[in-house]
Amino acid sequence: MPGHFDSSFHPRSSRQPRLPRSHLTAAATAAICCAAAALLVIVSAAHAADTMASAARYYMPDAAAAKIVTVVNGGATAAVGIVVLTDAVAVKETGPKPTIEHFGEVYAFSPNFIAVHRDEPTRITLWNLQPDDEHDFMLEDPTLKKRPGRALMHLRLAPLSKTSYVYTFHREGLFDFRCAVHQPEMNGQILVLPPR
Ligand SMILES: [Cu+2]
Repeated sequence: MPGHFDSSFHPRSSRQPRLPRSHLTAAATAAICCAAAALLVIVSAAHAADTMASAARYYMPDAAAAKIVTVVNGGATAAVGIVVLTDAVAVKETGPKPTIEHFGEVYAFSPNFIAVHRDEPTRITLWNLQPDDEHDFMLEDPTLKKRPGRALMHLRLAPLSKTSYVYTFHREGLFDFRCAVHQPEMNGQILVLPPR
């Protein structure tokens, strides 16, 4: 038959060991099915874990944290507004290449030091300027020893997005904030001053 190719007549086929084809096919099919089922279980488990992790990962102040800072969204009015940018200090797209090779990509909050007044609602808007990098905003508890391992709040800053909330600090003092994705370099501080 023109165009038909039968491997049994191919000279190289004769050198290959003869295996019982039907057994091989059944075994291979079973192996593939098992592998696929196992993969499905792994993927499902990973997805469930990922969903739980992302739900647990980002959070607003809980009741205890709200005694230190309250955070509200939407149409809340604020007399003061502050914009904080995510600054690409050294990234793969623009270099410098030796810096990237030595440190990896480096980011910073800009400004990384801001001052607010206690009990004065202040809108803080975080701009993620990067199209391909996720950042986050973790506001640390100055009394961290009482709440080990947990920040006051943790926000996701999606690529090319503005994340805006009105913050009212009820305690004076110095609050650290950081991006958990880019440590140890991407940090800042909020100084809460006495009321005006
Ligand atoms: Cu970051």
